[in-house]
Amino acid sequence: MAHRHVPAKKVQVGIIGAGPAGLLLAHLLHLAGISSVVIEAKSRKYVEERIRAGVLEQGTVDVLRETGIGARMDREGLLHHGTILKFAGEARRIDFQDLTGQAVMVYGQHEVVKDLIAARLESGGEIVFDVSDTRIDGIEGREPTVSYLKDGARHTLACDFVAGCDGFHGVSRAAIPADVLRVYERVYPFGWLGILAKSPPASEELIYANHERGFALLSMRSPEISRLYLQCPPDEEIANWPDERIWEELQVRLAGGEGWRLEEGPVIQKGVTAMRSFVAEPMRHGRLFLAGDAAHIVPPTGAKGMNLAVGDVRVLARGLEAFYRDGGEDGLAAYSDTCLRRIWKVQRFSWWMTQMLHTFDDASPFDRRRQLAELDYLTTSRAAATTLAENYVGLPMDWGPQ
Ligand code: RFL
Ligand code: PHB
Repeated sequence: MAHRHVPAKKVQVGIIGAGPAGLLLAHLLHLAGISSVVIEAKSRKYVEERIRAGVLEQGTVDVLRETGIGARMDREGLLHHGTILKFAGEARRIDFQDLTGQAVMVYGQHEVVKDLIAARLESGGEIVFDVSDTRIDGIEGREPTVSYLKDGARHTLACDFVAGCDGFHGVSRAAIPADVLRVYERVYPFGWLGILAKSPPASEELIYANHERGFALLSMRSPEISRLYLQCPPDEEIANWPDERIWEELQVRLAGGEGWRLEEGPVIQKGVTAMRSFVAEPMRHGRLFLAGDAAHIVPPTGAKGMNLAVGDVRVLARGLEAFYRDGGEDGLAAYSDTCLRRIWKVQRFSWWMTQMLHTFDDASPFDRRRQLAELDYLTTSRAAATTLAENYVGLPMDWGPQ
């Protein structure tokens, strides 16, 4: 079908994807006086209601506060100074505050997304929702373009740079030639069945449970809403899990001492997520920069995905700022390496948490005893507990030999 072509619009940075990466990048660029347009395949309502991550690292909290979008998070978010590990019938606490002097904030990703969209629109920013057939051209030259269909017409953004913030299933990564891109991947033999329930969380802090029937996690979105997960087969049919079965299994896997029970309530939402570790390198080709899930995926056990996206766009925004200030390209040239140094450490942490807390069908009795010994060590040695705590609250962006 031939589409009407709207004359190209000039913008400094074309941003593909209105997830946390794309929206925060647009916000940071705006504060630096750099123009951008964000395009998004889904509707505003869809992205604002998409339930995903829930834990913000200290560094993520700091960025939101410092850039003027932390007010609602500070009012409604839940500050957590530690977390509980359950295994072999015991509950043991890791005290982030004591071990690192830092904490994390439990505040839904969709709330961050709402706050970012509101801030962008309030300051006159442009976010185009419901686009289709996104195309990226000319990234090896100086004038790349992003084009898309909207309301029956093809629109084009003539950009200086393109930010591919379109998640794991987006089109940006594929715009990098296959002989340039290197992919590292590990797929896990299980997924997470996640529910959102109208019931007060049975614990003030998150509970990560290693149980012989499989991993379980108790998290929350507010004092009235629980977020709970169960390890399940990666291709599990949600139809196999009526609400009663989910609660029964959660009660068993998260079981505590005498009299402690999860408070059950209506299930508002449920879904299954497959789990993988994935990194694409390099994260830049010509004038295209990948950020967030477009470049990497972590299994959710370390609560790191959204925080990595925030880390990437901070580095990218700084590089673009330097470029527009004095033409310097060092920051942009270092973008991929700077991000990847942190990403690989976070990949390691997410993999480590995953292998320690889940059950594996091919695990030997030796593997099982080793897992339990690791959890025992982790919760009795201050040195070991500190390695978990400092990763969980978040490694600094520029960590490495100085
Ligand atoms: P997103 O959020 O996927 O946003 C990408 C956006 O791009 C749009 N898009 C396109 N737009 C235009 N044209 C196209 N061709 C497009 N193709 C795609 C999409 O519609 C979408 O709106 O990626 P971003 O911004 O990189 O953010 C990454 C995070 O969303 C992700 O890492 C986290 O949600 C991962 N994650 C967690 N991260 C944490 O930091 N802490 C957690 O506690 C945590 N828990 C989780 C999680 C992810 C989960 N799921 C469902 C995968 C728990 C779960 C269950
Ligand atoms: C969540 O609240 O959705 C959540 C919390 C911790 C994780 C993963 C997800 O590790």
